[in-house]
Amino acid sequence: MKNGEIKNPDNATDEMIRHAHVLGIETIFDRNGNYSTGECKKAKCNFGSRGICCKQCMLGPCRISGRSLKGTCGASADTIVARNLLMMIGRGTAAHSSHALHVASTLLKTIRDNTSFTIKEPIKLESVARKINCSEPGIKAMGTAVAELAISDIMGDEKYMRFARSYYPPEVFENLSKLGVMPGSAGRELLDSGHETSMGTMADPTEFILHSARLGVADISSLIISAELQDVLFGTPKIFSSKIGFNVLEKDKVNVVIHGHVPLLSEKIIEFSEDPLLLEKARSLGASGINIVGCCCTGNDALMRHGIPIAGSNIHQELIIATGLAEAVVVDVQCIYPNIENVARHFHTKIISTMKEARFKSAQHIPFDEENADDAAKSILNAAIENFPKRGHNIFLPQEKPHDLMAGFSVENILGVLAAINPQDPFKPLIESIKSGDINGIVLMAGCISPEMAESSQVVIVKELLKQNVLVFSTGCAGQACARGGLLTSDATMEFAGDKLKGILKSLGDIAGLGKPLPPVWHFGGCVDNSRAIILAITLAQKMGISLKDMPIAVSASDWVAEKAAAIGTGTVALGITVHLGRAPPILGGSEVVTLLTQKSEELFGARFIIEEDPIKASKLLLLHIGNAREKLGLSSSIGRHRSQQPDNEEISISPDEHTNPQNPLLLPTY
Ligand code: BF8
Repeated sequence: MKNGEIKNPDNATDEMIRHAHVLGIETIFDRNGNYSTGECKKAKCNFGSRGICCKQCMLGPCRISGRSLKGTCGASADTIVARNLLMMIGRGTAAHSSHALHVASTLLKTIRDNTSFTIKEPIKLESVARKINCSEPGIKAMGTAVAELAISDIMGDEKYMRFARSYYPPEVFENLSKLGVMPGSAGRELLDSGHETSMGTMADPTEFILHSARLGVADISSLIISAELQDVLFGTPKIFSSKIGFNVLEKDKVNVVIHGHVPLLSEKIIEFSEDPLLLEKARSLGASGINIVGCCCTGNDALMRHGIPIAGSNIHQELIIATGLAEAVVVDVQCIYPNIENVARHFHTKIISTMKEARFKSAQHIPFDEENADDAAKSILNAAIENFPKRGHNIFLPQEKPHDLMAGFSVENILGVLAAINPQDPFKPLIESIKSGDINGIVLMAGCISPEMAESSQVVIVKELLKQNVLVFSTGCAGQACARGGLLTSDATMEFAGDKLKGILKSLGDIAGLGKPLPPVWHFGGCVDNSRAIILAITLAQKMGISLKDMPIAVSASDWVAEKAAAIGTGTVALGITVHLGRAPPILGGSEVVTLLTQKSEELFGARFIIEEDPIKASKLLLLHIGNAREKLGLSSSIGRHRSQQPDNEEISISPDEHTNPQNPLLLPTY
């Protein structure tokens, strides 16, 4: 280890890091160590971390400091911070809306018989069409109309996104419209944000934050488009038992890692991995078969629809290659760390890029477009198979076995289980449990994993919530962290859930025919599937006859990393759901912005950001939020009654005044 201290969340990762060091391979853990600990502690830019670095024009770059409280043009710290935040959220929204555009365009081309994909779930298409008020008869006309409306939501110029208008409750729509936060198309919002953030245009921090909220709502609407239309094309998720860990790579098989976010090509790779000719070819070269494993959210998607095991999350992608067992790492877009190319050079592993948005210097590029999906998938599998004999002897897997998990939850399959209890009103049993306090509330664990957390913050928080009979949903890499912590299993229900929640999960497991409890963490899939949890929350609120903002629910992104998480979080708060962040966004240099996002947003949207790094304190704040919501609804609650459950500091642990008041320049960075 060259610089700093490396912290990591589990034994298998630890072993892999040590193995990488033996081979002289640098990974995210080393680089993070360089930036944040030991001798180099100050290397992480203090100005950037607080959002007070402005690179908009050549009057700068400027930095707000004890020496200079404004940029050269006169922009205040709050203007700079809010403008930077809008650009960050814009990048996240661009990523998600581009994903949605790919999926909607694939649906349209499929309807026109220009792809080899099919409409696997016409019933879902009908349900989406009904929801967005699209009455064309017949699958072709209906599919065309739905796809065109979705494309218009990304690229068009309607007053409001149709999916946003249709999926959010009326009171949310009214509030967002009143505040000017209902988005036109995602593309239009991104164009406007580019213009507003250009030098000498928008200066008002509040307007920047309102536009950030509008982009956030556009982002979540894009997630809805992606998740719903992927269901139409590939089917809604099913509950699968599977595994997570490096050891899902198999020594005697051709290992193909599918990594990224847009699961169009990966669906085809999975399909053709069972092709008899390709399997025969693999066998002829000495392999016993083809093993597809997932990474990040393409992995999550494949898990939900096919039970494909997960090799690792964002922080593990280099270490997966360091096993020496990956014949091909096939990447689509997003969260692909550039250094995978350098790690792959130590082995026979081929990095195969497939989409024009994510190209790499030395990767083999096998271009995917919707019309040539079969050819691209076959070329990739052929390349991986032909690479198998080139595998070296330097292979390594950690001692720790993969963890069992159960995943693939969706609104539809939850409804299916509940319908067995009450066919007339399936949501009633869940609602009754929430009302009675058997389920005190629901928290969605979302977002990423960073190499910074000493142990998985998600696991610590979830265990505290479960004790208090709070049901947990999960998505993204956070869900994978929960899986590595053993929380996506029936055993976890028996070990960690409070008695009331345990009773419910046991009976739901029996009703679902599992013969064992449902896990206490319901994993919904990738980050686009945050939309499923939000749709479920909206449905429950409407059935309970209360506003979304009054529900005893919250989101935690305790270890968030990506701009996409900033976009989702901001959109979620705008919809009225409070979001915990385990690290502050780069806003602490702007006290007005901090107040807007952590306090005033409560007045605007009925929800706010809670910022708390310590997972135990964070869980107390989440429980307090749920307890308060229950109290306001007149629902009984044992949460927060005991002093030991109260957070030491009930408000955010980062005080804007303490850190960011420009009137107190001594606390601003100096250079
Ligand atoms: O969309 S959780 S690190 S992989 S951004 Fe990326 Fe974060 Fe993982 Fe999936 Ni989401």
